[in-house]
Amino acid sequence: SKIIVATGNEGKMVEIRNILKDLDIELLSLKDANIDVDVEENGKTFEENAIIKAEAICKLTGEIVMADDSGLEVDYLNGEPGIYSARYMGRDTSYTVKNNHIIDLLKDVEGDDRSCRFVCAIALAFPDGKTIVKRGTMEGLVAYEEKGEHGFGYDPIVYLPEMGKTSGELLPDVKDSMSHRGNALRMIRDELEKLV
Ligand code: ITT
Repeated sequence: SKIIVATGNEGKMVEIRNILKDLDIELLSLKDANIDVDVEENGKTFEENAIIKAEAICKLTGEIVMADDSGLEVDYLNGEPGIYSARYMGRDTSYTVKNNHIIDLLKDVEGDDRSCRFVCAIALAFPDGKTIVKRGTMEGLVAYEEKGEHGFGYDPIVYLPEMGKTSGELLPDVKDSMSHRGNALRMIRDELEKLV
């Protein structure tokens, strides 16, 4: 069977494909499916936004649709950028600028007070009206400088103490085995296996 993944974020798409590669399901990005719509994400939580995106594209296409809403929560910044992670400092601002801005905001903060986490809500919307949503997280500390060339977005500033590395330094398979996105997708695996 096939599923449309309602994302325009190439980094997410690469990871979702890799995490689900052993399932016999065809995953089509919005680009693959020639869908060019911008869904307004006006929810207040990751879950709400994932559901909004999945249900909008499901209604439009009549296909089973998966959506990913994710971001970085920094505890010292009261959870910012959170659901605004993509829009933080403006959508067109580079991640080098965003990452260094966060590092700068935490310049007087040490140790566990630098705690942060990646959050990912994955929603799966079915044409019969049923929708499921699951949340995965990955805990870390805001790094003192950007490090690592893998991944995307905020990966270079999320230091994972148990790995002794940033998320951006992890090889893709290693990140996927422990990431917020991997954890959320593993929670909906049963539903996906039913579709094969
Ligand atoms: P779609 O809505 O089209 O899926 P988007 O990039 O706008 O794409 P979000 O609103 O969910 O998606 O924003 C998520 C942002 O959080 C993303 O742009 C990254 O900056 C950040 N993010 C999420 N997961 C990440 C990860 O695994 N590594 C690094 N940054 C991540």
